[in-house]
Amino acid sequence: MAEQPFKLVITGAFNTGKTTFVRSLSEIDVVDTDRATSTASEQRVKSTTTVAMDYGRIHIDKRVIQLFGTPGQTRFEFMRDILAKDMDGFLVLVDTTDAATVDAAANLVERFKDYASVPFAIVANKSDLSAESNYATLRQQLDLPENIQIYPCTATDRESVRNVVRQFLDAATK
Ligand SMILES: Nc1nc2c(ncn2[C@@H]2O[C@H](COP(=O)(O)OP(=O)(O)OP(=O)(O)O)[C@@H](O)[C@H]2O)c(=O)[nH]1
Ligand SMILES: [Mg+2]
Repeated sequence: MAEQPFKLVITGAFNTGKTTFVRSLSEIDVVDTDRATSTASEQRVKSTTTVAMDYGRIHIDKRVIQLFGTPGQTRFEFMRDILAKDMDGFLVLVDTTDAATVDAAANLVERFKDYASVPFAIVANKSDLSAESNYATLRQQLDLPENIQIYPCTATDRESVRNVVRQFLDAATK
């Protein structure tokens, strides 16, 4: 019997790169729900934001991975309950150039752990914009145990994203 698809949820604060992550990786046309940003503070950062979800799909070693990106804005957090249903694992993105995204990540780790006891990891995104290569401080800020990985990533680079997902799946399914 064919293996069940692995449902991987990609979460993180506003502007951490979730939609980019799913878009870079997906083998199918991504279903995204980006709409124009509505507040001045959002508009200063970017012109669109995810209001419901991103959906993409890839194969890794014949296994089908379904990718579900969440919105980053707290006003859409009701979508988390829906997207977290029956997930097999989750990734929490941090924007390494924006310290505020770390607090949000700590909070998201707790929320998603409450949904299900599944493997998860942190993705230190926008690594092309940051000189950081030692994530000891980030680990401390997130109060993350040693067995939880932090993967550096450049979500605009398909190979980088693919590497993260491959390593995560290897660790999650062994
Ligand atoms: N330099 C660089 N830019 C990135 C990277 N990942 C994402 N970006 C940029 O960061 C911005 C935000 O990316 P999105 O993918 O829209 O972020 P998001 O997390 O989906 O945002 P929301 O859905 O609004 O929460 C875009 O301008 C991306 O091009 C990266 O690894 N490096
Ligand atoms: Mg998005």
